[in-house]
Amino acid sequence: METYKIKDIGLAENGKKKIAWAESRMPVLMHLRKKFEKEKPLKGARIAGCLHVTKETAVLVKTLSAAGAEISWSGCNPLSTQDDVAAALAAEGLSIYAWHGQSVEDFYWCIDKTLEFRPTLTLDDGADLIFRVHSKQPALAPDILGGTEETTTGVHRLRAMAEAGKLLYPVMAVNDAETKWDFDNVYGTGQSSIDGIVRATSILLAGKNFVVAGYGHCGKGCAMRARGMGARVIVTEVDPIAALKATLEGFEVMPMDRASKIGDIFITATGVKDVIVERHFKEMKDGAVVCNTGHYDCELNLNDLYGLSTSVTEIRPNNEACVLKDGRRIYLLAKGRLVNLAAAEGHPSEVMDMSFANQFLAMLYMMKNGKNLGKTVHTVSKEQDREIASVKLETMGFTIDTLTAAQIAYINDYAAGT
Ligand code: 9W4
Repeated sequence: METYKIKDIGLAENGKKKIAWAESRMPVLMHLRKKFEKEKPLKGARIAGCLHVTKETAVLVKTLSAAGAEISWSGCNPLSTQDDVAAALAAEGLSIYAWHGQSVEDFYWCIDKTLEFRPTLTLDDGADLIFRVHSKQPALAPDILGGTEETTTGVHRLRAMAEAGKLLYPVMAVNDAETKWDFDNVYGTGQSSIDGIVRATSILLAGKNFVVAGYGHCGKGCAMRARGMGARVIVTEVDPIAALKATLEGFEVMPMDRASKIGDIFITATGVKDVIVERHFKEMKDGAVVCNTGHYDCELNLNDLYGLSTSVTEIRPNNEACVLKDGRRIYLLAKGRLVNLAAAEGHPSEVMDMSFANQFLAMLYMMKNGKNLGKTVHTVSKEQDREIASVKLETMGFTIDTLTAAQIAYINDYAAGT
């Protein structure tokens, strides 16, 4: 009996090439694979995973498998599966249920298939798998030692569940590890958003007025990288502390009502809706480019933009020319969806390396300690965070200093005055 359902097993060769490329860029996970493939600390574990089926995820799956785990996998978004990667995993004998463009019913069917082998650990991105266990198959929970969660949104939902006393097993908030969120938001989103803009437009960034709405971690990453390409970066904010940080970083800060008149490229990274609306579109220069890298696709009000347009034409992949009544053109990228995912390839493998190394070590931790943990949301230990940062540095060829015993004693001596 086949233990997978994917688009086409014939795509496996291409998928293997993509995975090999990711492996060459993910030294921390590869280090962990080498370290644990003999000892097999996950022997006996049955891991059900629900995580975007990408080349980077494949490196995680293969590493979990090398460490002895049995695997059953589904994608966590009907649109994010790379069918060739899914095929390569299936061709290696791994149990995978995912294909690009699946329906919502198929999406849950795939999750349910991964639950058939009665997992002892679960791995989530968005908490759909954990919710499925809790809502449809709570009888599986007593055999589950623990789970992990990759994203902010998922962790948020799980904390709410834990507070209501509804969580049936312990979960590790991988998202909250510093080597995860502080790197993928700033460096991952920063580079891949610029990459998406360039792929969709082939525009020169140097000398352009580049408007970043929101100076959280993602906004900061975009602003930094746009500046690195020679753009003149303008930041809009609602929070005075974030705005102050942006000014001290050397960016110009102003309200969107003013930025809308001078911007050449606009990117939203706020997490709230209606950041750019009709009155802004009406003021924009001919040729302005607008896009979003925030979590939702409502940061640009598309009803307003389309409502103002006399014609909308896709002039390149992920690039629509919206012509306004007076003939001005506004170019909308990726229909306002996340430009770094829709027009580029998301976070580079080097960044995912740290997120997924956290996933791997969290799985080992849950296998060992899950039984003794409270049924709440736990955070990754500082030691794990530091270990991942150390290995990453080492693989990049950097070494750092260590404190001497005298320095440690000095730090810890509260009596040592000034
Ligand atoms: N990918 C995604 C989602 C929707 C979507 C219709 C064509 C997130 C994190 C990682 O959400 C993800 N819709 C698309 S493309 C697309 C892609 N459309 C809409 O028109 C295009 C997603 C994590 N990650 C990386 O960032 C890098 N490797 C990873 O595993 C992956 C995917």
